[in-house]
Amino acid sequence: MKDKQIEKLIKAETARQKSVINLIPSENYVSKDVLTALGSIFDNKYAEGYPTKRYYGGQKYTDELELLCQDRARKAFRLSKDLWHVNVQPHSGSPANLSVYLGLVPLGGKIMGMTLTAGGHLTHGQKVSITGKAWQQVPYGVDPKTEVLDYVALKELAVKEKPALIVAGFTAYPQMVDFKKFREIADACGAFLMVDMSHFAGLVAGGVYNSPFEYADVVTTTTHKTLRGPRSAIVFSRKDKKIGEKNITELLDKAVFPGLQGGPHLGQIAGVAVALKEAATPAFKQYAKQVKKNATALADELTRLGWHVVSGGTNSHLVLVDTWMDGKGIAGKEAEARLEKNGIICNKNTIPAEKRSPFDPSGIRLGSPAETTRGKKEKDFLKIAQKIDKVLRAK
Ligand code: DSN
Repeated sequence: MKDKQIEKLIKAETARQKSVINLIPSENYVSKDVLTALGSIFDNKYAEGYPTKRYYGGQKYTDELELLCQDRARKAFRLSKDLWHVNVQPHSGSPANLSVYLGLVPLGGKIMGMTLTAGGHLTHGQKVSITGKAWQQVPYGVDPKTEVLDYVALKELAVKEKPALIVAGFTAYPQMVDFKKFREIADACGAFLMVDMSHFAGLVAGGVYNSPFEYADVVTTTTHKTLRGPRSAIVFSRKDKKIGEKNITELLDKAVFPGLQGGPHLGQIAGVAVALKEAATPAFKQYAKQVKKNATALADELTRLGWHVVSGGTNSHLVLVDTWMDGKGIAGKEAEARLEKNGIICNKNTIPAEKRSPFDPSGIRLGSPAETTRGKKEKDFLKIAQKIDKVLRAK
């Protein structure tokens, strides 16, 4: 590279990434092919609009690329073209979720979403996000005793509040979500069901997590977590759902462009297309299986070592550990810093019974996707759990 300053930073970050154990559940290591596509000359091109309906000339290959990416998305999640429309243009998860509300819920309307402390995302209607200012969140959490979703309570809330849209799918919920139950809840109050599968998309593609596609009207996902692609997002919507005379697919496309965004980032779309092809392979199925096995090994060993693992364990890639309330008295921020000093990267996180603040919460969030990509197995995750225990218990 001619730019030595940036070259130096890239080298330093490469060395940092190689030297640590990365347990951030929303990070991963992409293939060289994904990086090549991401940094390709597709980045030079403007392509406002959608394939065959653009606002600029020179779209022969961009149209081909975007359509191929849409097809690969359907293939990775085993979807029929007759039923599912795919928009691969959202720059990331937040605009993807925002576009769904913009397309389907009148401003000021109600969105039922999980609170941040229980494991929801900012864009599920939290007050600090535009999604909680332009719309009204009907918040829900988990059962305080079991720390898992209580579908009976959710149904009562939905019937009472009548939200226009219900969001299922979370950033810090370790257990499997029952999408059939969410469908029944949405039907009981006439709401749209949106599933944000950003965290577990790779597990759905790999066949080791419930697929939301049988039940949801709309599915959003980022592409850079368990799915192991570049930073981007996708909105899937059902072709048979309407608001009045309008198909929701049309409303959602318009919400992405021109509603929220200008030109799509075609380098990202090329990278996503590569990742989706990889996600449809038998090797990726094996990877997804191993991600779950490794997370289970981590959760079980931490439990055995006397830690309160929220919800009693995991059924995904993610493990939430209470470092404060259970008598350990280590705030999440402190736990994150102590682990980083010892070469383990994770993130501080709120837990369902949170009494502290999101800046210095009561727990840490761990996950297996990145280290599984690097070839680690259950025996390695047992050792990682033991190291976490040792570091956190050291005086
Ligand atoms: N920041 C992501 C995560 O870490 O879960 C969610 O957007």
